[in-house]
Amino acid sequence: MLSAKIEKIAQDIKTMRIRGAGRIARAAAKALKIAAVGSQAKSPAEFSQEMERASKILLETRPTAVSLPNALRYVLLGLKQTHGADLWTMKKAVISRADEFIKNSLEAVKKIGEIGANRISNDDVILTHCNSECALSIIKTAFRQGKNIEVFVTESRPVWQGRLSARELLKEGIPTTMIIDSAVRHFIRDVDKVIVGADSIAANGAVVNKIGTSSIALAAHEARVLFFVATETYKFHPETLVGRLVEIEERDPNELINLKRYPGLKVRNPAFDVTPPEYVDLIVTERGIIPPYAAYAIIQELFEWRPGERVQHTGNKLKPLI
Ligand code: RUB
Repeated sequence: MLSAKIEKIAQDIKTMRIRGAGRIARAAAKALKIAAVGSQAKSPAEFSQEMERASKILLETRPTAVSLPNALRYVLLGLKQTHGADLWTMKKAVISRADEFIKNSLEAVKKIGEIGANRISNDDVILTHCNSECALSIIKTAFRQGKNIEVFVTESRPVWQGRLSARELLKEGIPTTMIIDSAVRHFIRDVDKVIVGADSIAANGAVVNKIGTSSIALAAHEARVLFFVATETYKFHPETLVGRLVEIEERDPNELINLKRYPGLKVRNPAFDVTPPEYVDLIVTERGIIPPYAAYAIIQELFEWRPGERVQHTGNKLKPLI
């Protein structure tokens, strides 16, 4: 029964009913809380095993957004710190760490909006891609401050997340224009700033985000249009410090085309791509604005990592991420 609830959340993440790196992270933290609240474990060891099992189910959903493992890490670190405690204390630790993660995550989105809005000027035309809470937080905050802005949203095929962004922006009353993904270079000279979110930030400052982001960054770079990335610090990827690459999710070809009608057709459907740090002007985090090259220092500090050390998923050297 309990694992059915966790499986359901995992399935919702896999099928993108719950999507976007921040929302996925909060759903994962909430899933561990549900697992803790409903646990029938009879011993601390049994409880720890249940939490590990639930984490494993959640980890196997989508591979690219590091927000998900980092959320689990955050919650499980609370559990680890209760070492030797009774079952009740362990449960309480998971529940309060999950609540804390969710609260901090929502506050971070708000703070990113406030910090990023300082970089938006009156009459700016902003282009955004996909549907990022953090990017939209900046745009909405700037608009609520009374700045006169306009937004271009890309369709973000094949899953059309641009429609979500368009709906959100129109609800705010922000003038919004939708364009097809391949029209970005055509319109880039009408744009003052590009703002996108992130699924993972690597130690060298490379940004992993929705497929198409790197082409937009290239067009912005060519046209000398500012390119901003909005992200909470729990999307910085600790394993990239020790050489691991961020896995790019390849999704079902049927998101693009009904394969039954095209027998023999090969389809590639990567959901994300990598934008090199050279094309990123700045990264807006809840801790302030940083250049992409500061990613190394941020990851080192957040994870208390020293060169040569191993990075573990639930390593006890992990400090709170936000
Ligand atoms: C979503 C996506 C978003 C980031 C950041 O991809 O690429 O730009 O996740 O979003 P998908 P947020 O729709 O495939 O999950 O700022 O909301 O965390």
